[in-house]
Amino acid sequence: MKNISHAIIGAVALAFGLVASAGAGTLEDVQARGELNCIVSTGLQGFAAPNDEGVWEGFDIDFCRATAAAVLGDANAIKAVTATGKTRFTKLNAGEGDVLWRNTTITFVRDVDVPLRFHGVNYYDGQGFMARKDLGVMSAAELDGASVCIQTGTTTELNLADYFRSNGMSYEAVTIEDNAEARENYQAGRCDVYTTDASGLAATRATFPDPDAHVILPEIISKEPLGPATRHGDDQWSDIVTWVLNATVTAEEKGVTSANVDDMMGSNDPEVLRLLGVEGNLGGMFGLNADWAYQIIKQVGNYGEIFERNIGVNTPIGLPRGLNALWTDGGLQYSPPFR
Ligand SMILES: N[C@@H](CCC(=O)N[C@@H](CS)C(=O)NCC(=O)O)C(=O)O
Repeated sequence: MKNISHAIIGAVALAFGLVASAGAGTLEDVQARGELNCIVSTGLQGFAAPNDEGVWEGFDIDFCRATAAAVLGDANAIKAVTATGKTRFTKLNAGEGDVLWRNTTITFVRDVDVPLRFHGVNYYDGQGFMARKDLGVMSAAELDGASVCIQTGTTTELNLADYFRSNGMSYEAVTIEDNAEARENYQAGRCDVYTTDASGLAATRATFPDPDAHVILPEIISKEPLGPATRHGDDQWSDIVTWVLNATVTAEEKGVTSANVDDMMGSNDPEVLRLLGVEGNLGGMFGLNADWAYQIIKQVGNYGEIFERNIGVNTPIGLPRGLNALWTDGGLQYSPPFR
């Protein structure tokens, strides 16, 4: 009896092992499919939203494109799989996407318990509040008793509760599922304030007919390190996503841009030559072509180009680099070395 049950357990374990290894080869799956499935938001201007032609654009979309350039050699070979705050992790872990590029905050519980693999920070953010100017509120400290539009399944929801509790204030939550619903409710006056990541507030305000009628309050009540995530169990794929992000940051630090990357193939900086695959074959170490990072930079650009094009000071979103400046400029963006 004991032997039989052991045999059954062994067979089940073997079957699970096979399933796990069959599902582990995300790189092979993506290459066989010829398309990268990125889980992105349902629509957040500047980060991930369809343009007038229905083509998805934005900061997170560009990182999805960068990943596709690295693994498929084609930044356009992407599919945007939309997810709300609540559905994103379930969708990722159910295999509906290969990677999550969706203004997602790294937290202990998400990393360890959901579980997810995180790969660094593509945007250092923090939670803020937006209110109509005519409300006359100048500070979050004046929000006692306010009604607050808040998206479910987010860190925003948890921080809001912490902030009001620790300041001895109360609020009435108006819960919403996605950013479109938040915009609608806030604009219709169903809540006094809208709270989310400060980048999300700027992005949302930029879509209003009268952005100047709204003020973003000075308080930032949390740390929101936003970054990509993948499933547990596929180290090769996790390494790829980590180094796609690092490649964009190193490229900026080294002055390699989409415009000069061909000239940079003749650089006299050995790290640039390793990054671009002219010397050595870093790409081969995780199953990619030697030119994987060249393709990212040529087709999508370096970190600074991605930032400025989508959300920078010359876009309607108008975000300064702030904490997202390179470490060499006093910011936090810092890539480990390419060697
Ligand atoms: N960073 C926070 C919040 C992320 C979040 O979902 N933000 C909202 C408001 S900016 C959003 O992106 N909405 C887009 C959507 O609904 O799809 C988190 O990871 O929980």
